Amino acid sequence: MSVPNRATLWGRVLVDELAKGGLEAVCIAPGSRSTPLTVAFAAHERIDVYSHLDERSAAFFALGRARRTGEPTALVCTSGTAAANFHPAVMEADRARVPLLVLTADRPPELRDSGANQTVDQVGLYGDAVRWDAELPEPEADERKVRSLRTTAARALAETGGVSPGPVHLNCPFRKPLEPIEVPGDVPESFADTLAGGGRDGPFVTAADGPRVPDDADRDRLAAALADADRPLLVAGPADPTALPALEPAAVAELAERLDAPILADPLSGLRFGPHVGRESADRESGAKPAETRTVYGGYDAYVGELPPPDVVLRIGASPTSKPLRHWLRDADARQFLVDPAGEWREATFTATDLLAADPAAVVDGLLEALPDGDGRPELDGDWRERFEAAERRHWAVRDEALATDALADDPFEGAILAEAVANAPDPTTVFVSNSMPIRDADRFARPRAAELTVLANRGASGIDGITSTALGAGSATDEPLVLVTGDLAFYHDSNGLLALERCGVDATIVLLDNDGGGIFHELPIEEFEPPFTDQFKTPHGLDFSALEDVYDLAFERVAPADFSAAYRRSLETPGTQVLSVAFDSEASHRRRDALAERVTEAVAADREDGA
Ligand SMILES: Cc1ncc(C[n+]2csc(CCOP(=O)(O)OP(=O)(O)O)c2C)c(N)n1
Ligand SMILES: [Mg+2]
Repeated sequence: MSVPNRATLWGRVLVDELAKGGLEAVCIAPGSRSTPLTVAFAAHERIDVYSHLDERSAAFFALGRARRTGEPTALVCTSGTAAANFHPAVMEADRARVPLLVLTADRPPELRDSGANQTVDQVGLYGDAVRWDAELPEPEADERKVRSLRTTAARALAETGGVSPGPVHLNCPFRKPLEPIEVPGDVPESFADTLAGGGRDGPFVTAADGPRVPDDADRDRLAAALADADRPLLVAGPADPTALPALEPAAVAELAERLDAPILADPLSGLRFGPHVGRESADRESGAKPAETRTVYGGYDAYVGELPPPDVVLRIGASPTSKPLRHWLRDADARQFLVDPAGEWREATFTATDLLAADPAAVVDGLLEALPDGDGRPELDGDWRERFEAAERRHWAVRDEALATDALADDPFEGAILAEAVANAPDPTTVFVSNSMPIRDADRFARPRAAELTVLANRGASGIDGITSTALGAGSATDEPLVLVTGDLAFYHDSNGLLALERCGVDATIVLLDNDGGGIFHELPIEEFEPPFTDQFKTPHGLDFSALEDVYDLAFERVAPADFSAAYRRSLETPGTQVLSVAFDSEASHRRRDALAERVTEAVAADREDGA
């Protein structure tokens, strides 16, 4: 196949190499300078192309897709400010370890700093938010340069993965003509072979960067500490997207059983939901012996402060969402093993005593080998795990009462919606939860379930700027139902992202918790300072989101809190996208959260007195 010109050659070789390296999807925003990349991606048979109009939304969509799959998604944009609009998602991908490959088109080097149109300094644009960045050589039909291009493409993909996945940036300068226009003599016929793969089957370079396995001494040190513990505890924080597929929840549950240790599972840990959780709670409360493990706990935010501290803690994942949990661990004076595949120190209370740079899945497997099965274990301190079991039961009983329809009609609160959205999500479902109160309410009120729920959020940099797009990107990667629970400011911020519903063929149930502003600020001392609290922090806007129905491919419905359950089920059975907008008074919701937490705390404290 002849190649019309060098820019086209570059685009084709780069895309060919990325496809051979396993790239499956790209998000492209329109522009001229990126033409050689766009034309090559659009023509490639094995890469799914998602077209976006807004680069900020495009990047978050790519982030969401990569987060859901654990595989890199590529991004393409033209030169200039388009590239800067990728930056928020690149930051999130960095902090949350999501593999992203960012391809920014650029003018040739001599036009930089020359007053040329739409030309900014794009080299190193994302600073240290990227795992690696490079500028491609200028296109030329030269054998060595083409080998360099293939090697760079292979390396860029490899650098998005490994022990610390994240974003990689390739800046790609192109000269005109950018379109596949015939330029006689530009690319000799002999380059057909180069295009076919440079004479190699598969990727030009195969890079291997397998999981880190702890050595025997480290494993035995950890196993001995856990085996000798009186009050052992497993804490699972938000999981890295590429770690999720590797970690076997059943293996973690088995480890917890052997140690008789509770697992405190963040909603984003990949461990709060799934078949390993065992029977649903109704069976638990009947007192019947469960068929499977009972070790996964999710209500701890309300009660950990009332329980004795652990003495040995095994921590996997990022820092947990729950502040009471983080503080309880901080004050525990325990031996805390932090297991991190990248060997990073992700623990901002600075109380970890041991950092183990190893893959959590490998550590769990190693511990299962090293620790005896069941009977060999010495007696634990009193009724350590039973105390968690009882506190957990208290928590959900109080919550269930608050969720009863009458109670909701009298005293609605936002947490009830999160509880419902998770409790009644079909098995399986991908649930994306916005920052601010939705993730905190998911942490407190989303009960562990045996269903396969993949609960995701943007907790790397915790922005509210790309929530809808990230959710829809995650939805694009799965046939499961997609549920997004979002606050109104986050929904407003990324309303451009709604265009992906139609352009990218994604359906969702979008639960909009509309408390007319940033409800979270009521939790902060600034609430007392009026002004500027309302105008500058809470920022009520009075926006009527129903107007979005006329712009985007969705149905908008206002739902009373007490009717949410029925509307939610209906939406999940209806094709297309429905926005279920539930109005709340954020102040009243906070009072309700506080009152519920107080009731759980009091009940657990009373149990402690009784048991003492
Ligand atoms: C891009 C970005 N800007 C600002 C913030 C600060 N911030 C955190 S929560 C929040 C309010 C969010 O409001 P909403 O989405 O309605 O959720 P609610 O607080 O009402 O639960 C703001 C402005 C942020 N996290 N990210
Ligand atoms: Mg709000």
